[in-house]
Amino acid sequence: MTKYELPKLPYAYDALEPHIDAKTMEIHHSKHHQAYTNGLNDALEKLKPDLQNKDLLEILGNLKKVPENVRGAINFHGGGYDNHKLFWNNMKPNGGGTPGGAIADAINKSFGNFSDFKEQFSKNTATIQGSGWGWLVYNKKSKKVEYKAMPNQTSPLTEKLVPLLGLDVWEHAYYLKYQNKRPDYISAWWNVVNWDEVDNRLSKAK
Ligand code: MN3
Repeated sequence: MTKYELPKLPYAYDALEPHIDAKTMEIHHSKHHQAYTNGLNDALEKLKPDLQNKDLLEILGNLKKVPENVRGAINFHGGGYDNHKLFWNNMKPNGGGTPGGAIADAINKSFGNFSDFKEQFSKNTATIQGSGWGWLVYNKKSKKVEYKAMPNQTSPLTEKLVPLLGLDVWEHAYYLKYQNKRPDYISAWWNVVNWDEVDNRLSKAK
Protein backbone atom coordinates (compact mmCIF):
# COMPACT_ATOMS: atom_id res chain seq x y z
CA MET A 1 0.00 0.00 0.00
CA THR A 2 1.19 3.50 -0.83
CA LYS A 3 1.47 5.63 2.26
CA TYR A 4 0.15 9.17 2.25
CA GLU A 5 2.64 11.90 3.01
CA LEU A 6 2.10 15.33 4.48
CA PRO A 7 1.57 17.64 1.47
CA LYS A 8 3.99 20.56 1.24
CA LEU A 9 2.60 24.01 1.96
CA PRO A 10 2.47 26.07 -1.25
CA TYR A 11 3.94 29.09 0.64
CA ALA A 12 6.03 29.82 3.75
CA TYR A 13 4.56 29.55 7.26
CA ASP A 14 4.66 33.34 7.65
CA ALA A 15 3.21 34.08 4.20
CA LEU A 16 -0.35 34.69 5.44
CA GLU A 17 0.67 37.17 8.15
CA PRO A 18 -0.86 39.22 9.67
CA HIS A 19 -4.17 37.45 9.00
CA ILE A 20 -2.97 34.00 10.01
CA ASP A 21 0.17 33.95 12.13
CA ALA A 22 3.26 31.87 11.35
CA LYS A 23 3.22 29.88 14.61
CA THR A 24 -0.38 28.76 14.07
CA MET A 25 0.42 27.77 10.48
CA GLU A 26 3.51 25.82 11.54
CA ILE A 27 1.74 23.84 14.27
CA HIS A 28 -1.40 23.39 12.18
CA HIS A 29 0.52 22.00 9.21
CA SER A 30 3.48 20.16 10.77
CA LYS A 31 1.65 18.71 13.80
CA HIS A 32 -2.10 18.56 13.17
CA HIS A 33 -2.10 17.78 9.46
CA GLN A 34 0.73 15.30 10.07
CA ALA A 35 -1.39 13.56 12.71
CA TYR A 36 -4.33 13.17 10.30
CA THR A 37 -1.91 11.83 7.67
CA ASN A 38 -0.53 9.25 10.11
CA GLY A 39 -4.03 8.34 11.29
CA LEU A 40 -5.16 7.84 7.70
CA ASN A 41 -2.22 5.50 6.95
CA ASP A 42 -2.93 3.50 10.13
CA ALA A 43 -6.62 3.17 9.22
CA LEU A 44 -5.87 2.18 5.61
CA GLU A 45 -3.58 -0.60 6.84
CA LYS A 46 -6.60 -2.26 8.40
CA LEU A 47 -8.45 -2.45 5.05
CA LYS A 48 -8.27 -5.15 2.39
CA PRO A 49 -6.06 -4.26 -0.64
CA ASP A 50 -8.98 -3.67 -3.04
CA LEU A 51 -10.30 -0.86 -0.85
CA GLN A 52 -6.90 0.27 0.44
CA ASN A 53 -5.64 1.18 -3.02
CA LYS A 54 -8.72 3.14 -4.08
CA ASP A 55 -8.50 6.90 -4.47
CA LEU A 56 -9.14 8.56 -1.10
CA LEU A 57 -11.85 10.79 -2.58
CA GLU A 58 -13.68 7.69 -3.79
CA ILE A 59 -13.36 6.04 -0.37
CA LEU A 60 -14.75 9.14 1.37
CA GLY A 61 -17.59 9.28 -1.16
CA ASN A 62 -18.54 5.66 -0.42
CA LEU A 63 -17.92 5.35 3.31
CA LYS A 64 -20.54 2.62 3.65
CA LYS A 65 -18.21 0.28 1.78
CA VAL A 66 -15.63 0.65 4.54
CA PRO A 67 -16.05 -1.98 7.28
CA GLU A 68 -17.66 -0.50 10.37
CA ASN A 69 -14.68 -1.04 12.66
CA VAL A 70 -12.49 1.24 10.46
CA ARG A 71 -15.16 3.61 9.10
CA GLY A 72 -14.94 6.16 11.92
CA ALA A 73 -11.15 6.38 11.60
CA ILE A 74 -11.30 6.80 7.81
CA ASN A 75 -14.01 9.45 8.17
CA PHE A 76 -11.97 11.39 10.73
CA HIS A 77 -8.39 11.02 9.53
CA GLY A 78 -9.13 10.67 5.82
CA GLY A 79 -11.39 13.71 6.02
CA GLY A 80 -8.76 15.54 8.06
CA TYR A 81 -6.06 14.70 5.53
CA ASP A 82 -8.07 15.88 2.52
CA ASN A 83 -9.73 18.89 4.18
CA HIS A 84 -6.38 20.36 5.22
CA LYS A 85 -4.82 19.66 1.81
CA LEU A 86 -7.66 21.70 0.33
CA PHE A 87 -7.44 24.37 3.01
CA TRP A 88 -3.77 25.23 2.31
CA ASN A 89 -4.52 25.58 -1.39
CA ASN A 90 -7.67 27.61 -0.71
CA MET A 91 -5.41 30.31 0.71
CA LYS A 92 -2.58 32.45 -0.64
CA PRO A 93 -0.64 35.56 0.36
CA ASN A 94 -2.36 38.74 -0.93
CA GLY A 95 -5.52 36.81 -1.68
CA GLY A 96 -9.07 37.82 -0.93
CA GLY A 97 -11.01 40.44 -2.82
CA THR A 98 -14.02 39.64 -4.95
CA PRO A 99 -14.01 36.59 -7.23
CA GLY A 100 -14.59 36.75 -10.96
CA GLY A 101 -15.44 34.20 -13.62
CA ALA A 102 -17.67 31.16 -13.23
CA ILE A 103 -17.39 31.03 -9.43
CA ALA A 104 -18.71 34.59 -9.17
CA ASP A 105 -21.69 33.72 -11.39
CA ALA A 106 -22.40 30.55 -9.37
CA ILE A 107 -22.25 32.45 -6.06
CA ASN A 108 -24.56 35.19 -7.37
CA LYS A 109 -27.03 32.58 -8.61
CA SER A 110 -27.21 30.78 -5.26
CA PHE A 111 -26.79 33.63 -2.76
CA GLY A 112 -27.95 36.74 -4.65
CA ASN A 113 -24.64 38.59 -4.49
CA PHE A 114 -21.12 38.20 -3.12
CA SER A 115 -21.66 40.30 -0.03
CA ASP A 116 -24.72 38.27 1.04
CA PHE A 117 -22.76 35.06 0.44
CA LYS A 118 -19.87 36.29 2.56
CA GLU A 119 -22.20 37.31 5.35
CA GLN A 120 -24.07 33.98 5.37
CA PHE A 121 -20.87 31.94 5.17
CA SER A 122 -19.28 33.93 8.01
CA LYS A 123 -22.33 33.80 10.28
CA ASN A 124 -23.04 30.11 9.79
CA THR A 125 -19.39 29.15 10.22
CA ALA A 126 -18.91 31.34 13.31
CA THR A 127 -21.79 29.55 15.02
CA ILE A 128 -20.69 25.95 14.37
CA GLN A 129 -20.88 24.24 17.77
CA GLY A 130 -17.57 22.74 18.83
CA SER A 131 -15.13 21.77 16.08
CA GLY A 132 -15.90 21.70 12.38
CA TRP A 133 -15.65 23.35 9.00
CA GLY A 134 -17.69 25.77 6.92
CA TRP A 135 -17.80 24.88 3.22
CA LEU A 136 -18.79 26.25 -0.11
CA VAL A 137 -19.63 23.09 -2.05
CA TYR A 138 -20.85 22.14 -5.50
CA ASN A 139 -23.99 20.00 -5.59
CA LYS A 140 -23.92 17.88 -8.74
CA LYS A 141 -27.65 17.16 -8.52
CA SER A 142 -28.87 20.76 -8.34
CA LYS A 143 -25.86 21.98 -10.37
CA LYS A 144 -25.51 24.81 -7.87
CA VAL A 145 -23.04 25.93 -5.25
CA GLU A 146 -24.27 25.69 -1.65
CA TYR A 147 -23.12 26.41 1.89
CA LYS A 148 -22.61 23.41 4.13
CA ALA A 149 -21.35 23.18 7.72
CA MET A 150 -19.68 19.86 8.57
CA PRO A 151 -18.80 18.54 12.05
CA ASN A 152 -15.28 17.58 13.14
CA GLN A 153 -13.33 16.36 10.07
CA THR A 154 -16.22 14.82 8.13
CA SER A 155 -15.70 15.65 4.44
CA PRO A 156 -18.54 17.06 2.31
CA LEU A 157 -17.67 14.19 -0.06
CA THR A 158 -19.42 11.84 2.40
CA GLU A 159 -22.65 13.61 1.38
CA LYS A 160 -21.80 13.59 -2.34
CA LEU A 161 -20.98 17.30 -2.24
CA VAL A 162 -17.79 18.53 -3.90
CA PRO A 163 -15.76 20.78 -1.58
CA LEU A 164 -14.69 24.05 -3.23
CA LEU A 165 -13.74 26.38 -0.37
CA GLY A 166 -13.34 25.31 3.24
CA LEU A 167 -12.76 27.16 6.48
CA ASP A 168 -11.34 25.26 9.44
CA VAL A 169 -12.85 26.56 12.70
CA TRP A 170 -11.24 24.08 15.07
CA GLU A 171 -9.64 26.11 17.86
CA HIS A 172 -6.20 24.88 16.73
CA ALA A 173 -6.72 26.96 13.55
CA TYR A 174 -6.95 30.31 15.34
CA TYR A 175 -6.62 30.18 19.13
CA LEU A 176 -2.99 31.38 19.44
CA LYS A 177 -3.79 34.69 17.75
CA TYR A 178 -7.55 35.12 18.14
CA GLN A 179 -8.35 33.16 21.36
CA ASN A 180 -12.15 33.03 21.74
CA LYS A 181 -12.76 35.54 18.92
CA ARG A 182 -13.69 33.14 16.15
CA PRO A 183 -15.57 35.85 14.16
CA ASP A 184 -12.37 37.98 14.03
CA TYR A 185 -10.43 35.02 12.60
CA ILE A 186 -13.15 34.52 9.98
CA SER A 187 -13.10 38.22 8.97
CA ALA A 188 -9.32 38.10 8.60
CA TRP A 189 -9.40 34.83 6.65
CA TRP A 190 -11.33 36.43 3.76
CA ASN A 191 -8.14 38.41 3.03
CA VAL A 192 -6.21 35.26 2.12
CA VAL A 193 -8.80 33.33 0.09
CA ASN A 194 -7.39 32.09 -3.22
CA TRP A 195 -10.37 32.62 -5.53
CA ASP A 196 -8.52 31.35 -8.62
CA GLU A 197 -8.12 27.99 -6.90
CA VAL A 198 -11.80 27.94 -5.90
CA ASP A 199 -12.76 28.74 -9.50
CA ASN A 200 -10.50 25.89 -10.74
CA ARG A 201 -12.12 23.47 -8.33
CA LEU A 202 -15.56 24.48 -9.58
CA SER A 203 -14.65 23.86 -13.22
CA LYS A 204 -13.25 20.41 -12.30
CA ALA A 205 -16.37 19.59 -10.26
CA LYS A 206 -18.80 20.28 -13.09
MN1 MN3 B 1 -7.23 21.94 11.32
